[in-house]
Amino acid sequence: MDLSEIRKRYDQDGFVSPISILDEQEAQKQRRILEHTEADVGNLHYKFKIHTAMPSAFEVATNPKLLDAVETILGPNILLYSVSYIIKEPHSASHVSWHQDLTYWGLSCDDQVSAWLALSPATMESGCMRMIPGSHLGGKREHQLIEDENNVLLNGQNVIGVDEKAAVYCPLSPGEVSLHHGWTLHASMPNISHDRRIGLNIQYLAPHVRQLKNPEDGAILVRGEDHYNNFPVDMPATKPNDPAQWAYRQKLSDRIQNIQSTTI
Ligand SMILES: O=C(O)CCC(=O)C(=O)O
Repeated sequence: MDLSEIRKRYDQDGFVSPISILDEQEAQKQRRILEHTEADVGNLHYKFKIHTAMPSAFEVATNPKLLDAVETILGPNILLYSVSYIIKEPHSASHVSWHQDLTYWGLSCDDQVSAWLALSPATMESGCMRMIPGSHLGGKREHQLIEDENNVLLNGQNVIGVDEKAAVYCPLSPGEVSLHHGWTLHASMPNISHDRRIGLNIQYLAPHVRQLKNPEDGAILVRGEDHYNNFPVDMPATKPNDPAQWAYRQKLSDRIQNIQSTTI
């Protein structure tokens, strides 16, 4: 897909998928690094700001092809906000309810884009993402907080009454990515396949965006220039398995978890 097509589809639908970023070997290598790291430090599902502890995650988030696609949407200046693996184990009930990301991130405006890069097959069976085309154009929808231990989302937030018939599945092969807007309604079903469903979720911002909930929340300039300095600078991981970097990530993650645990 060329860059103008990416922009056209994103504007029209609020998401675009699939875009090829890593080849099969690179995706396999990324999965291997993740799983070796898990063997050392434990499960890495939904750990925010993982790029400040794992150089491999920072490398994917700064992949030039991926940044080219993000640039067509955000423009030439790009901040990297957070990166986390979202993992559904084989035959697990883990799912994601219909929601819009921007309802709880505390950001001043919607010049933001999320990438979701597959490191294992994301299929209908394994619980790939589902999106409602055009839903980004309607702005914020009311969310209800529903307790559900199988919901991946921190607050179990749910938009009720989504027209499921309109949902489009976004299957991805390892190394492919989807991009979605922060007002796009999206969700995903449990993983009933025999493999883990592993996604790397990467969030980018334009530098004029402000964090309204906590001024200490940081980001990293990954392309272009930042004339606003609205975000303190997070430090990317420079070496694997460094306890000091893991401790640093935990501090940043606690902060972002606090931010995202309340809606505004
Ligand atoms: O991984 C999933 O199934 C959902 C991810 C999601 O909600 C997101 O990337 O915003």
